[in-house]
Amino acid sequence: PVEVFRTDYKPLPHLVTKINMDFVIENGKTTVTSELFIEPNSSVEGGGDLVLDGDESCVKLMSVSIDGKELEKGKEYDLEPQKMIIKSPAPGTVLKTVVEIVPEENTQLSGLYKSGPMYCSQCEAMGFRRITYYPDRPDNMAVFENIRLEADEKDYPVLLSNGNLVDSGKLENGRHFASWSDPFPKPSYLFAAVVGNLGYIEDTYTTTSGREVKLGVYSEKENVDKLHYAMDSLKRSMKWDEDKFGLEYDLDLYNIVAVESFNMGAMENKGLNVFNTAYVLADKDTASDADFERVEGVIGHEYFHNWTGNRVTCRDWFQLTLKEGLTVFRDQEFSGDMNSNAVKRIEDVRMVRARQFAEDAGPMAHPIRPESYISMDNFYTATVYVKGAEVIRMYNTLLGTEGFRKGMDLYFERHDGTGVTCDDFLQAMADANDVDLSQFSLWYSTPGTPTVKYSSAYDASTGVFSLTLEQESKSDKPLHIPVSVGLMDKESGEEVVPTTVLDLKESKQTFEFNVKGDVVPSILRDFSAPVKLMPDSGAVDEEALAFLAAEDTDGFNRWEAGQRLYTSSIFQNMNGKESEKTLQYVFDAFERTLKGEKLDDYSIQAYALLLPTEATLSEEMEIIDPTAIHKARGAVKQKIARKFQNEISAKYEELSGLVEADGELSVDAKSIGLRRLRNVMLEYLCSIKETPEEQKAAAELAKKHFENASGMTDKMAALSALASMEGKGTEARDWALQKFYDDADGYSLVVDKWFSVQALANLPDVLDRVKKLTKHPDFTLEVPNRCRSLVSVFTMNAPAFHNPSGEGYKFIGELLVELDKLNPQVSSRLASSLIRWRRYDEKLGALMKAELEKLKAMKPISEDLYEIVSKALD
Ligand code: B3K
Ligand code: ZN
Repeated sequence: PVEVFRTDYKPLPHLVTKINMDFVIENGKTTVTSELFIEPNSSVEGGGDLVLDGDESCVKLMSVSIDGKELEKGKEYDLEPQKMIIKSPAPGTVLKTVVEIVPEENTQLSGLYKSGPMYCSQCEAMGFRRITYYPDRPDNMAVFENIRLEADEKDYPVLLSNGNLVDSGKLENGRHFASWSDPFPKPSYLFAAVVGNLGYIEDTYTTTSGREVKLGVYSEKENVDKLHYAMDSLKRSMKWDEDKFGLEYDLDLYNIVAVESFNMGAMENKGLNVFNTAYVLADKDTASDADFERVEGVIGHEYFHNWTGNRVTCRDWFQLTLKEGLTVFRDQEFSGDMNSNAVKRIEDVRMVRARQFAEDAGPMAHPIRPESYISMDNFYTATVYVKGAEVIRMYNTLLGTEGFRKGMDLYFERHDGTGVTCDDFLQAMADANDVDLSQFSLWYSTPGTPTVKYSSAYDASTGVFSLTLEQESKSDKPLHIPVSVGLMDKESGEEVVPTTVLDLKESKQTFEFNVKGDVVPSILRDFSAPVKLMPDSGAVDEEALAFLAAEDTDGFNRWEAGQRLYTSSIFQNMNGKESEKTLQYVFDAFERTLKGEKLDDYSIQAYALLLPTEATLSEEMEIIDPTAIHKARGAVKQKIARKFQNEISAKYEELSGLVEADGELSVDAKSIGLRRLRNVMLEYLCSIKETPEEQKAAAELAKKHFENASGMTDKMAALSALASMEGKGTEARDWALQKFYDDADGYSLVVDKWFSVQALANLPDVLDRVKKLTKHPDFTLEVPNRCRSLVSVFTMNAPAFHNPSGEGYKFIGELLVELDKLNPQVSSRLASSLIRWRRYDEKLGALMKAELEKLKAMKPISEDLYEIVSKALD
């Protein structure tokens, strides 16, 4: 395996400026003829050979010619396993290649492959080389002028590619063709083709400047009734980008296709997005509130890429966060605006802490702009995406919304139609606002989660409150960290200093405020930087937290203060040093929140009543003890549930009335919040199940909830509670699982939920159940959604996966041997569950490491998996 380094970037001596392609699709063989129009790159001196990427394990070269004349191998061209070298092509050369590929055998789902009955493509990052020989890197932008697709008309009536349809017609022998042309030059990773027997819905959108765009959303025919939410989300995205950033869509056509077998969420191919069905299909019976929100978010994300990614793309793959961090930030803002900004922020921060902080504390830690890779596909990470989005958010915090917009405008003005770097983005932001962002640029090169320690003092004689912040990170020089702070008067609870952004630029800095009496600081409001905030003394001031949990005017930090209190209490429980005082603070905070004091949003209320997740708690421990975390968190949950059982029950009933009064299921923020809060009540109530009577009561409640469910959200909430029941709850559990499976009636996305809910169950024999489920007729490793729904989800069941016997690790290790042969992208993702072995105690660590060593010795092993396991063992 070859490691590629960021600093080795060299521009191409020759560029393909235009390409024509002809796909003749036959059963078991697709012939791809390509014409590449080659010009010297004016910014590079010296010319030299033209190097085309091509993956010989996938493409079989049939012929290569110039002006109708076959080239002579060894003399005019050379062939290597991963490239074709054309010796010193003259300017204006038109190179023609013919290759054969077999999409039917492409289990990696990169390049052209089959998903069920349809052909579809995935080219990012380096899939185009599995379709034809080409300079498969983002700095080669070409016009895809004539893309001709030909196939059997009866089996494959729909033929789609990027851009506009320019020709189509019938051919002999029941075959037909369509030709597509995309006027916008693009890198190969944005190419797409879809060929199949598809159903679709259509609509139109008129942009502010009056361009009418035809919109189409496609899926397998039986699912067309589940496409409407995606279409509505698309129109909302188009409108939002016009309103927020003045960005309009630029082609006459925008198509989205849902495919079942897909390695990730979706792909922003120009004018032809290809989506995992899980992020397109949604209706009231089959999709939960979270599913609807994800569809809206991902549809937005891919749409927003049209400007941040497609019109302005990445010069090289190390710049990935340039398009991904920025586009995630944009989709977060969009979702916040469509629903609730405060709720969205809490959800996003939970994600950063649980996933990104974990990644940054393990062997795959990397800066948002990585320095090297073996397989680029391994770097579509939480760091590049969500920490990248946090970095973009910091520009927004530092420059303000208007300043940020000015920077975006200048970025497009300067770079439209080109591939650029993160430095170019930073420069546009700096120049548009006439500020120096050179220190800020360290965020692009620093891995790991920085810490910020705080201490404060109030001088009553002068009325000066001083806040000292001290940063620590993997960077030699201090980072530029925006720390949003507000000050609350200790006596009155009033906010005396509203949110102010402090520029923390030195290792240690003191900020002074004139106040009239002592204050409680509310620090890092809205999570203004992706850092760990901690008291300098090491001991949290619980009284201050209790105060903030009740009084903070910043919704995010009020939630945060409650979470910190829960965390204290959980760790005290774990260490056998429970303090009554802490527990009382927790009870007070819970009770107040339950009553809804100072809260006007059901979702915020729900999140404030939920304990931090096990994954978040893990990041608070040097050496993670999954079993202890699970036990301690469960114990605190029990205490709360028992103490407030009556109040929770009453709240549950009250909310049930409101849900019922809400009538037909709707997915607006308020109805979602109602269901969310009611389901949190259910979760607490169902956690009381020690005695047979309690088990019976919990099972009855959950069963009733299941039967009366207003939709998938409630159904899943009930089913997750039931799935972990034993004793007197067993019967209800088995009944519900069977009923849910039968009701799914084979519909994949619901069957996926059925697998997941069982993989997450809190039962002593869950591993055996999961193993048994891998033998279920509906289970397959070949469809990533299905594989993930059971196996990847099982790795998130921390106490089961990290069972001291090591059996959980062994199960994953053995499965990876099979999976890696089929799909390296999915196998390397799954292997990430094993790589943080140094974070666990010696015994668990050794068991995880043993699995990694077995994998590393495996032959053959994919580059993707090799990179992950070898980095983990380094
Ligand atoms: N750009 C794609 C991700 C491609 C992943 C390649 N392994 C989806 C997205 O971020 O929008
Ligand atoms: Zn993206």
